[in-house]
Amino acid sequence: MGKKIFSGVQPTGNLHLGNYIGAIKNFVSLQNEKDNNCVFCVVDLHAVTVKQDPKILKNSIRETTAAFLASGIDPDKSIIFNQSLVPAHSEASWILGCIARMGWLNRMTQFKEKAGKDKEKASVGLYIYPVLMAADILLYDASHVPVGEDQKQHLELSRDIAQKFNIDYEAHEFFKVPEPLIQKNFSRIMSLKDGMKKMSKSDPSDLSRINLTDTNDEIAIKIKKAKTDNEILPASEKNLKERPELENLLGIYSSLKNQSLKISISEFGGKNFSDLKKKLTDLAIEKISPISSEIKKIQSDNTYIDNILLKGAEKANKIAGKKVYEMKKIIGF
Ligand code: AQP
Repeated sequence: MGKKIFSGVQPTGNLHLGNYIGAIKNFVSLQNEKDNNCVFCVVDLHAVTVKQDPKILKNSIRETTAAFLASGIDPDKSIIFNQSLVPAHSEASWILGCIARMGWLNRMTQFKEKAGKDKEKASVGLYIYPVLMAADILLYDASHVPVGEDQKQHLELSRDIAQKFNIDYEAHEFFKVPEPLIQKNFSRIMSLKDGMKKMSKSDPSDLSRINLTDTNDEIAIKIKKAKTDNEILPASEKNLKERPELENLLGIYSSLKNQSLKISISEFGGKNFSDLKKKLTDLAIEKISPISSEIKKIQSDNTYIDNILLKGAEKANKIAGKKVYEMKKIIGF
C-alpha cells in the first residue's frame, strides 16, 4: 500500500537550498513513488504568525507554488493548494488547541528561537503554530510527513495531539498517528556564514543562503564568500564535526550530486577549499539554474498559478471538510 503524504512550506519569501534539499526535493521523489497520495500545501496561515506585508505575501504564495511546480511537483499527481483557501485547517486548529497542553507547547524550541528574548511580544499565533501544523497533517490522515530535521519536534507534538484526541474522545484510530520522514543525511542545511546556524529565509544576510531564484552570478559569489577555515580538506570523516562550515559545504555538494559524504570526502581529501568551492559552484548552478528559470517562467502567468491553487483547494476541501465534520460530530457539536 502507498503512503499518504502531507507537507507544507511557508510563503515567507527567499525559498532556499535548505528548503529544497531538506523538503521539496523529497516531495518530488515521494510523489513519483507508486501508489503514494501526496498533498503539498503553501502554508500561508503559518506565515502570518509574524507580520507580513499583504502585497509581498500574495506574491510569495505564488512564488512558493511556482517553486513547487518548477521542482517537479505535478498538480495532476499531487494536490497543491494554499492553506487559507481551506477553512477546515483553522477550525480543526481551534479544536486541537483545546487538546494540546501548555506544557507541551512550552517545550517547543522553535518558538523559543523565533520569539527570541522578548517573548512577551511574540504573537499568540507563533506560540500555537505547532497546533495548526498538527491540524494540517491530521486532516488528511497523513501516514508520513517529509520535513527537515528542524520540524521533528513539531511532528512529535502532532503525534501526541492525535493520540490524546483519540483517547479523550474514545475515537479509536480516528486520527492516524503520522510518521516523520526525515532523511538520514543532509537533513539540516546550515547558513553559509555560520555552520552552527540553519540556513533560513529570515536570516537578514542574503549571503547566508542560496535562494532558488538566485542568478548564476549570485550563486557563484555566495559560495565564494561562504565562511571557511584555512586547513586543507581531510581524507576521512574524522574531525569533520569540528569544522561545521566544511561539513555543510560537503553535505550540500553530496546531496546535490546524490552521493554519500564518504565519496565526496574521497573526492576532495588533501585538496584546498577553493577546489571544493569551484566544483560546488558548477554543481549548484547546474541544479538550481533550471529551477530558477522555470520559477520565473511560471511566475509570469499569475492566472495559471491561481487556477492550480483553486483546483487543489477544491480537492483539499473535500478531504479536510469531511474530516473536520467527523471531528465535530465526535466532540458533540
Ligand atoms: N536549513 C534547512 N535545512 C533543511 N531543511 C530545512 N527546512 C527549512 N530550513 C531548512 C525545511 O523546509 C521545509 C519548509 O520550511 P518552512 O518554510 O515551512 O519553515 P522553516 O522551517 O521555518 O524554514 P526557514 O527557511 O527557516 O524559514 P524562516 O526563516 O521563516 O523560519 C520544512 O520541512 C523545513 O524542515
